[in-house]
Amino acid sequence: MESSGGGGRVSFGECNDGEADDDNDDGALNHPLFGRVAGLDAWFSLPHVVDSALVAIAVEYLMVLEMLMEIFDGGLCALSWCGKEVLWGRASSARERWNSDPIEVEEKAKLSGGTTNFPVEHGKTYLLCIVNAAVNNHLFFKIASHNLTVVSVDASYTKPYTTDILMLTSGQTTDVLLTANQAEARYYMAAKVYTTQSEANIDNTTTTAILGYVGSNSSATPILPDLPVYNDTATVITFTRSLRSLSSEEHTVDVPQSISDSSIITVGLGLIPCETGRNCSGPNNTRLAASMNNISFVLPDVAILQAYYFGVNGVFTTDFPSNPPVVYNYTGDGTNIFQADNHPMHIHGYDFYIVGEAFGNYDNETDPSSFNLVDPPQRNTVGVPANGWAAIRFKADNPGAWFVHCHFDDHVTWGLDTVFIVKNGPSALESLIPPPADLPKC
Ligand SMILES: [Cu+2]
Repeated sequence: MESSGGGGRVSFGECNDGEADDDNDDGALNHPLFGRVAGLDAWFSLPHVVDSALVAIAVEYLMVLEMLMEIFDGGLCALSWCGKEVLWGRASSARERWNSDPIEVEEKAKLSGGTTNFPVEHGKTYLLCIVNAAVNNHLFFKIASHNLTVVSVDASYTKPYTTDILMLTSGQTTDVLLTANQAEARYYMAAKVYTTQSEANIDNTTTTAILGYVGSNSSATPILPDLPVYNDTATVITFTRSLRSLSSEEHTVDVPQSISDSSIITVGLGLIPCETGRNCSGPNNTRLAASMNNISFVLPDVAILQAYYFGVNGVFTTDFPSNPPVVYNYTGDGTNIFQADNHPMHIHGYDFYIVGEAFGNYDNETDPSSFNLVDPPQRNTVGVPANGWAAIRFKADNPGAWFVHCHFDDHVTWGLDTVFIVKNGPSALESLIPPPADLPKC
């Protein structure tokens, strides 16, 4: 596995009209995930690295295909609706998975306005698929007077965990069972921001929908849940540390017990000097940047996957440091700008096990002894605790170029990203397939 430090500039290929035909009849795009390799096909992931000039269209591919993959994987929920405004447009490519045209659904929702009502019948149990579609916020989620039993996170099964509150980082999904066992009334389901930022910097409002029992008075004011304060990290920790992989006979876990390669990667925000001729609004004419191991990702003009596959030089480097280049107190006060933040780190092409997390600096000598290598939660996005660390393990068995990034969109644009290049395995089934014929070219 190699990590890429970001892009250079070369020209490659020629532009087409950007219309990737999802309804073609040659079958090339019909469920491309399932007929070729196990897991996500690299050509259908990561548009802004695969094809930087066709971000929107390719993002749509990504969202829909990741969604399909997750739905197929055990019939659980979709993930990563954070690009929903483009997803809606492309969701039609997955029409067979929708009962209605998603554009019509959205238009209907806009017309009806107001607060969405979810009718439930007393005594029944419902599976709710909850997605944090916010691009820059972690969210608490609660339903008044009801417990929720978590059964999966990021479409990987968990041991049933009953709680009255969820926290989802940007891009995470959580499936819960809800039993309608309360008085036949109307209850708000509500979400609000969780952050370690100061209150002045955040939207501290609450968004709601209504869980309405069939037969209840539809004009009655719904009961509002008691949400925690915006910076209630203790509740977040209790929730995240209660999640465990299901680890049953049918859904086994495959936690790597030993590792062949390891990296320690800092994630964070910083300031860089303003380019000559620009006027930057940061202190002392600086501008915000984000980095992993002090490398701030620069979006390439040529897709890294294409550059890798076709051997185009000068697009990326392979010298991403496997340790922070400078040792300092990574999680101490005064070593971050503004305030420390919980960064939702996401890897394309993989689900990984979160084997440990804690506050303070990671100690490679002592902390591994506390790792859960039995039934850690398996996810595709981990909220790295503010001023803390998270340890993940995965088997690099899905070849391709995979985007690794913070799921906060502004941090993505500031450079909190890198790319894992996973080389081919020994057999054809473990090797990167050629790009599809209609891969957008710019
Ligand atoms: Cu971030």
